Amino acid sequence: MSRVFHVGVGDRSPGGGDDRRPGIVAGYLAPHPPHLIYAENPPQNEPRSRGGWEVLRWAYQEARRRLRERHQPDVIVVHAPHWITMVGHHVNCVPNPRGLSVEPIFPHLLRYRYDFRTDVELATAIADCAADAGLVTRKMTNPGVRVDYATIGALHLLNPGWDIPVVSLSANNNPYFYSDADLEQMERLGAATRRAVEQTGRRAVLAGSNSLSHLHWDREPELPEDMAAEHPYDDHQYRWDMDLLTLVRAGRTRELRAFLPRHIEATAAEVKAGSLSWLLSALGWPEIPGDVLGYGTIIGTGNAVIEWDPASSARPHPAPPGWTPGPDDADRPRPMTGARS
Ligand code: 2X7
Ligand code: FE2
Repeated sequence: MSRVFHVGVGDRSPGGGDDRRPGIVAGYLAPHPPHLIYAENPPQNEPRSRGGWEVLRWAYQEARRRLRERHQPDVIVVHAPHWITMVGHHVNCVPNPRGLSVEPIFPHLLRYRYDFRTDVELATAIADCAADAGLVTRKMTNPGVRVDYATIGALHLLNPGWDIPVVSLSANNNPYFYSDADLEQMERLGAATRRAVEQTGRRAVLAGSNSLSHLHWDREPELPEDMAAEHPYDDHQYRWDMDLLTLVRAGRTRELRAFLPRHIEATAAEVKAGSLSWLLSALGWPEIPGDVLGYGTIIGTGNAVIEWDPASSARPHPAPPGWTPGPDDADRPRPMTGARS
């Protein structure tokens, strides 16, 4: 059993207990493309690489350092778009999920052996709070379930030692059927997650496992990590992502909330699965700057590692005077040459 499971809430601070208050201590946008694990060559993953996507991986390196040194959570709660549930929101309540996670489109990049601990008490509380909030909810208890690569990706990249218990939430599939994602449900799920964290007295870090702009190539270079082939899908996607990050860095979270559906519509953004809305709702849509630790493209999609730390005194980076979010060619039709998912 993982060491941290024997340690009570509030007991793990090197200097004592009083800086280890419970609650949601940080949230990360934590994208999961399998390329990032592939490029790291960890022992759990079968395929080998020569590296690649370094700037994003350095961003995760910094997130890992902060997690260990600053946040020291009891649990990481992850919401991931590739555990797709057709009806409602499911919470993994299996105490010790283990098995092989294979990326269905990129099996040559990710065949990953996982073995981790679930914080079952918190998982149960999140499911109960979500049901109380009127969401269709299920506790997933099938020990043989295969954990999706978006859950594994974010969790590995934040904590490759897997020594922190986990709660994993599914993504309801309805955004993939309708053009407008049902972000209101995700906001309710976020508020329910917060209530459950408070009820159980956990010190939690949240991870929303989403890429940003999501139009992508449908051809891979011979060598997947050939960085000469890696660049934004197009300038339009890139600029929408930069506008989103400008709002994030400026701490203009209320505007970001209104901007997300536009960004989704313009770039087929993966945040349509709701992980970012869930995360920011759980944090209470704080008007604080998000710390963009890194941005990079993966097969043309936009990906950012971002930290929101309510205890940080970091000052916002204001947008340039007169700037408004949404590129000036927002309504111009574009050719679609790649694939989308
Ligand atoms: O799941 C993904 C993704 N979100 C982005 C890029 C490449 C692969 O997988
Ligand atoms: Fe994805």
